[in-house]
Amino acid sequence: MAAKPVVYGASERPPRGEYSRARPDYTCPQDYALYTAADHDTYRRLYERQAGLLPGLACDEFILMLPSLGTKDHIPRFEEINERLHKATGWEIVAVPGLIPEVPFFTLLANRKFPVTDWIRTPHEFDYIVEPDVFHDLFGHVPLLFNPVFADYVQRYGQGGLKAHALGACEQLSRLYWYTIEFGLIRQADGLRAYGAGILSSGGELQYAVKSPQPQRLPLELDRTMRTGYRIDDYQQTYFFISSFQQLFEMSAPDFAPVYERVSKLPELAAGPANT
Ligand code: HBI
Ligand code: FE
Repeated sequence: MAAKPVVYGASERPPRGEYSRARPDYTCPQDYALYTAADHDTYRRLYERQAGLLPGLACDEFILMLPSLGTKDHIPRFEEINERLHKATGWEIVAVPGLIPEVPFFTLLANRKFPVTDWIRTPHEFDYIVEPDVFHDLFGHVPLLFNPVFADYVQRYGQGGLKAHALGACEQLSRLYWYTIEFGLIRQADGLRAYGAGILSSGGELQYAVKSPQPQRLPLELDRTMRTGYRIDDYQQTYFFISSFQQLFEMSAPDFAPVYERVSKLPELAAGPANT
């Protein structure tokens, strides 16, 4: 059965990527020869622009681990990153044609495999793209997989996702993913910093998420976070902050079924600052 594409969130756009190449688990080879000179140049320019924005905005651990990606001037070979990543935390990255359905996604995470989209945005999408491309996944997600505590949290998220799917609670759990792994902030001694991949890989949202007075910033709390909706196509109006990756790991230890039970009886909270 050929892998079926999945349309993520509200985007009406047809999914990108060549899903017919994907295996039943949705992974595919990284066809390195298919990248054009323009693709490598887009990666180089995105990396250069984003790395220049990090000081004072990205968390210390991300800045420390970013060089683990290796080359900056062309799209890295995934197997080269895996040699380092597997030694560091037992994780590996696997190529996928784009967004994949929840159960294959959770299954990969639960097995310490992070799905990395294999295509890169076109030059005129330099500043913004709705779907995750190879730059978002590599630059945004992979450096912190070199941190053992964060890596263990991501695996626990995958395991929790398989349980949530069985309980019909994926929407609630996806909010935890959204407000931590994608758009999380962390409190450091010198102030709030970004650790979420969606912020760290965005040319504009990094400054906005950490410094703008417009969004509300709340301490991460399971029930509150799981009740908070989110937008996939605009800057966030709410960010949640943690005090350490250990806090994330410990928070994800208990069974979430009682949380889903409680949250399902409460009204969803809009993402905007209105309901402070
Ligand atoms: N697929 N490739 C890919 N990357 C993601 O981050 C991703 C996904 N599928 C589903 C998904 N994320 C979210 O719905 C998770 O909360 C499950
Ligand atoms: Fe992502």
